[in-house]
Amino acid sequence: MKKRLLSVLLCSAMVAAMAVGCGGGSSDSGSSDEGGSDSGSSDVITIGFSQVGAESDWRTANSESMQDTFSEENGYNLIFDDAQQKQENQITAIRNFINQEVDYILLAPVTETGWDTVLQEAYDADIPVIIVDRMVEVSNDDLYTTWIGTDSLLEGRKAAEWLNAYATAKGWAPEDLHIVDIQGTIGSTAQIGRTQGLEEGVEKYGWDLLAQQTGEFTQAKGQEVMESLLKQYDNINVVYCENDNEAFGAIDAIEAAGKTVGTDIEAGEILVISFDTTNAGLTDVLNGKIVCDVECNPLHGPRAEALIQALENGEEVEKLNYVDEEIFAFDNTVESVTAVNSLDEEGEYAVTPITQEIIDGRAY
Ligand code: GZL
Repeated sequence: MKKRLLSVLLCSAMVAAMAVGCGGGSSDSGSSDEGGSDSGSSDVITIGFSQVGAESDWRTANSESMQDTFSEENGYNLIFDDAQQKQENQITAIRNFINQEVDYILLAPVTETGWDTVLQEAYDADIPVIIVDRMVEVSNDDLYTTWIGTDSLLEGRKAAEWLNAYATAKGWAPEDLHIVDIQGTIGSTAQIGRTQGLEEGVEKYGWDLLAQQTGEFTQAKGQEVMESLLKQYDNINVVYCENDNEAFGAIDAIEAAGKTVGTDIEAGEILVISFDTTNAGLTDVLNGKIVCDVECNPLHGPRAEALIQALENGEEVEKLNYVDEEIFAFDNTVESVTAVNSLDEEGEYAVTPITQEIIDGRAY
């Protein structure tokens, strides 16, 4: 706020003296300045957004939500930086945002740790930082103003409770479930939470967890990891994919190996469980290729904007802002699950049998 006012005064002085307007923030290689050219005018809010990358359908939907929200027409100058899933690129981008004296820094952190130094620099520059999607682990929570995202631990627990309820309904013994976990980017909040949810289920119900390996949230890596696991184990009957794109790759690998994904392990089929509920993911649920897909909503643009507008109005905002999410399955064998969220609150969560109508009506 202070910086914008100062830049307006400077611009006005420049205009008066030189009849020249003030330019917008310079964009760096890897960044794109998506807003108006005049980031110094009094009512344009300049946002520096460091995005993880473009690794998945979820991430694409998240980026589109942010770009659609922080548009020039809506009064924003968005400097968007794609870090290609590298923390060092995010740290460089944040430093560039600081140098450009943006009004807000939005960070979608690739992993939870390693942010203290650069967030201290933003804090010292008096630039509010909003964490989006995954969480950061910092020595002082004052280094970020607020966080908006999903409860990945609850997501994992929902998936594990669905698997237990489904197997129980089918009369399958827990020790007959031979599970591989294709994990997300190691150290990311989504991986940490979803992995923990599964591991708690293994401990609680006695499932056989054969292997865990990162698929880096990508389809290519998911396929590569599944191919390798199929060579190591001949009894896999549940594949727990920590996002839809890994599931797409795993399904390709399973089918290429002459095996079948489906809903009945007694028929020799392999159950695939996933997260994100993207359009393609839910289409696979409808086709019986994914048995259960736990929602992780990427549409954080409007939510982040509401936080910024509240801050602009001098209002207090919650430190943690969790979004509500659903569970979708191929049928109604399991009608609901009980699970505990990251705030240690137990809840009952309905399971929605997927239909084409539901898919057609969703925003991503
Ligand atoms: C979830 C998000 C994860 C998605 C993946 O909060 O961080 O990253 O589940 C994405 O699809 O790559």
